[in-house]
Amino acid sequence: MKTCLSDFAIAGGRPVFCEPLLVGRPGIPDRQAFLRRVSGILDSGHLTNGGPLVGEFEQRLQDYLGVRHAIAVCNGTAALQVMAMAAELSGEVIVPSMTFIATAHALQWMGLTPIFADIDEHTHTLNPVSVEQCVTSRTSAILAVHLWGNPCDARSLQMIADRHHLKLLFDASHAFGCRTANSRIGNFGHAEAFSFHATKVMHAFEGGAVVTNHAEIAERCRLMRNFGITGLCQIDSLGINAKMNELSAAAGLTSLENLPEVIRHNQRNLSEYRREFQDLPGLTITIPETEEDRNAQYVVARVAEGQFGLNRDQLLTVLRAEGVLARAYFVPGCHHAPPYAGNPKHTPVPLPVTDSLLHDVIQFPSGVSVDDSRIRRIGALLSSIRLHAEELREVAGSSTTSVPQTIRRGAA
Ligand code: T4K
Repeated sequence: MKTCLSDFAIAGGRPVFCEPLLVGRPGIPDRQAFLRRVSGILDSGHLTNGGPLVGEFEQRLQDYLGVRHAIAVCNGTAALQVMAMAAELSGEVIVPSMTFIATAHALQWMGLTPIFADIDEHTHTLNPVSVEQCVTSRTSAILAVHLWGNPCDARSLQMIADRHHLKLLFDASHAFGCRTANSRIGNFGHAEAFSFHATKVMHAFEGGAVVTNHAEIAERCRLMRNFGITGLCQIDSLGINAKMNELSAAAGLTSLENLPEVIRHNQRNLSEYRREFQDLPGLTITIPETEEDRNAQYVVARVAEGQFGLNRDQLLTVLRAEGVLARAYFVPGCHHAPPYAGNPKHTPVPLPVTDSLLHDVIQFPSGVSVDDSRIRRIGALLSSIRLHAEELREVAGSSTTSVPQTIRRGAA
């Protein structure tokens, strides 16, 4: 327990955690199982270009998600791009701004125009009313994001898409292993894209997949991830190199086997955080209490400055000095980042909920390297911080808008 200002690391005291706790520290899959697969790759000499492990990984993804087609690719950004190309998008695509910059950049890079709509205050996913306000004659699609693993309001979005003859696609990078009452994420809209980046709940070091129940989209994705090549001397369409290699498939298969255990661990962590935060006015977990439906990878809270005594950025500064490397995803927000900032065509409607969340939201470390006892120490630390908020505010600075580079990069 820290009892005076000088006990806090930001004021020269000892940090609570000498080994920092990270948001997104990769889980290391079962080493022996992974190495056996790697050894098989080396023996076979089949390293990439449609190898057997990629095929097996795709089959396992289909089985797990209950979806007809899974097309593995080299990363989540490539999944978004191959999906957008296969769905024949053009012109404007409606997306949220509160997402990893890849959601918008993937489209812009392809000559499409991301149009930012506002999000729902509770789920942090696209608000259908705001989406409908963004539809123009140039709109070809809605690309919604299941942020933090919270399922989008797919039913309302589908109704808008149907009404305006738009494609409905999802960036499901945060939502592997999440489900709604009726179905697993991966089964909505025309297609969904996953990231299997090392920081994700299920990972392939780097990797991604497009999943869909539409045979035509699946076929185009398969073609396009391999330059549009269909035979030894035959090219049937435009394409690119978005193939997953065998090493990534080996990691993905092993990680998928470990997934139920990782999700159970994350769910326990989230419940423990909830317990710690219930007596902490000014800090509220925003993930709805339906843990069994979620992968619980992200522990997301809102900081109410008036009640907690520090604003989000000040709290981040104090926590990070203590070795709790919390994050402020997704500051600055796509619409405040180049090349979208200052170009009104990307923001035809106001984004008050997005801007308010970008200001208040914080993510706490979780994953298998974080356990109950560490979360209790974080809880005790937060109580001390709140008690000493007034003095800490002076030391942590008064910035409410800028997030230091080290925080955005998550440097340990
Ligand atoms: N759409 C959405 C909604 C996404 O969230 C993402 C990716 C994408 C699309 C695109 O998918 P990819 O093309 O990336 O597959 C990370 C990831 O780079 C990114 O994949 C992810 N979203 C995003 C939310 O987070 P950072 O900036 O947080 O990563 P970084 O380097 O700060 O790492 C996080 C922590 O983990 C650090 O404290 C260091 C530690 N770390 C990280 C890596 C990679 C390790 O200890 N070992 C490692 O190998 O971006």
